Amino acid sequence: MRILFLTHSFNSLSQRLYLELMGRGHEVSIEFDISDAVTLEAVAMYRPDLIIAPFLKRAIPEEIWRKQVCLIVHPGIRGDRGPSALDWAILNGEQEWGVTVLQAAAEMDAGGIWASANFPMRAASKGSLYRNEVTAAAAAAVLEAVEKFEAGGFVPEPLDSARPDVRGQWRPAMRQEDRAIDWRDDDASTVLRKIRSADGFPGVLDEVLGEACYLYDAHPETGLRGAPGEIIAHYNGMICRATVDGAVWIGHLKKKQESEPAFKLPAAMVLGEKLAGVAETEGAWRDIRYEEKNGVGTLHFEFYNGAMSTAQCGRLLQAYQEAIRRDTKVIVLAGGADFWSNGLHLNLIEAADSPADESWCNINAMNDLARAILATDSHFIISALQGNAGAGGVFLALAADRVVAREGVVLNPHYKAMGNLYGSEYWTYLLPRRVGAERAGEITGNRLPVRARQAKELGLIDDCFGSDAAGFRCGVEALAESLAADAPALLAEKRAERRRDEAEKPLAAYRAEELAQMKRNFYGFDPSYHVARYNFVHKVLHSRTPRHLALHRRIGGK
Ligand code: THG
Repeated sequence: MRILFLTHSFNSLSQRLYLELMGRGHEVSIEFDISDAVTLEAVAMYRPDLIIAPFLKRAIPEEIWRKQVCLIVHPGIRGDRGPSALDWAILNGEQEWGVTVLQAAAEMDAGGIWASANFPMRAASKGSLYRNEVTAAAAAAVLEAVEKFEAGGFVPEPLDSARPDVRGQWRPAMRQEDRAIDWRDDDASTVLRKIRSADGFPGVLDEVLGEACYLYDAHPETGLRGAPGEIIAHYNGMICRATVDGAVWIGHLKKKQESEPAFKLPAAMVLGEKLAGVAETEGAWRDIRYEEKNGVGTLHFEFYNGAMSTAQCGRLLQAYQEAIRRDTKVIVLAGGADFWSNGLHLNLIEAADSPADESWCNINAMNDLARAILATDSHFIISALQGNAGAGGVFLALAADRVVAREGVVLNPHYKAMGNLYGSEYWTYLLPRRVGAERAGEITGNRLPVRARQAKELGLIDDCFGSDAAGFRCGVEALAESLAADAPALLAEKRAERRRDEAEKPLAAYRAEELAQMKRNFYGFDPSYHVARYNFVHKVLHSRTPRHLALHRRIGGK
């Protein structure tokens, strides 16, 4: 079938649905929600069999849904309606939540139900639930609905709140008052729920050391204590704030200000001098964590949004070097639960006095990390992608000896979308080595996401398994332990291969060539990278759909 996506943006959920549908032989074209006129034009140009709205905030015009079926992906259980579905589910402490695929009608989210899928809730941020549970449930429910549509004759179930399996209800857009924190009264779990219900967007508005800002990236603290509301510590850019019964760490803040536009930054950076009197103390929550079991070392790095700053790369490199001094044979690079890595920390670069200089430092820090992984001959290294990876994050993963991903992971192995960035992280060595020169050009050139199974077929990664996080972790553990048993032979082979490759062309040469290109991106006459980064960091609304996504707008259909 020809399926048109009407969506606010090509976010992780729409990427996953796009790949699932394309993988089943459908053709999917995409139009961003620019205006009703543009939407109508897209429908007229593409003449789709079916319209799907994976992530749409505004109403589909009546002229469209009257004439043909439009399926809305709603991140709520059957009967739930409104623009803040997940926010309410988190704030209200729902134990079970779900995704409903419903037909667009005049009344928002009140059309007939085509499919739904539920999941148990997890103590996590809205963004994390969205990228994991919601995305998996949406994929299942959308595929079910599409099959029903294709088969024909299906009559969607009219919304009937009297039915016992329709527990949901209309809920309005959540306001800041609904989740405002009362530090003299709220316990740590309440504070966490409130912040998580608004994380990634819009954040909970609060006041920190006299500064009005939105809070993000909250984690429990088990040891540190203080007067409720007091900032009692800072560490690695995060701040720790006491509650009535304990404390929470807050990693990121966004200043509320009308004048210059603000974006999320590490909390300590936003507060600056105001933190002068606050103790630097390490607490229970840390972004980089090492654990060891049955002769396998695992390095977790849970960086907000998968962005890796110069400092974070440095700390991860240090943790890595400590890990490979241990008496183990296999290291698993586990990344974080939501992202493995998305490469450069664009927000910090945007905030720097010289974004070009900070870009340069950051890419070199990424490269130092990649080089350390590539140069390791004492250990066999596994990149285990529990979550998505993009740009430099994908190529950093390829520096390992074995790359595996959870089924459902979406990779964006390209840099070009960020203002024609050339990229580094030794990708000119790592990518052709895995997929050949021709495919390497296609993968980096077409700027499209690939899902784990497809990445395996392309040779980009070695394997994918595990339908959920727990299943994947089990699989990785078994793989790591079996590789540890074969370590001597594997390491001998690895050393020989690295020697051969180094003799043919030194790693330093790949790096120098890539960085020469990057220097042009950062310091050259063409400002495309700086413009694209500004638009990304400031979430500038799209003014049109990129042509590689909008098939219907390609001249000659190409
Ligand atoms: N029918 C039609 N179009 C749709 C939907 C539909 N488009 C997508 C939409 N469902 C997704 N669901 C909602 C439900 C409610 C609101 C928005 C999307 C809503 N919006 C407020 C408004 O427009 O005033 C603003 C909310 C806010 O402040 O964030 O209430 O079923 N045809």
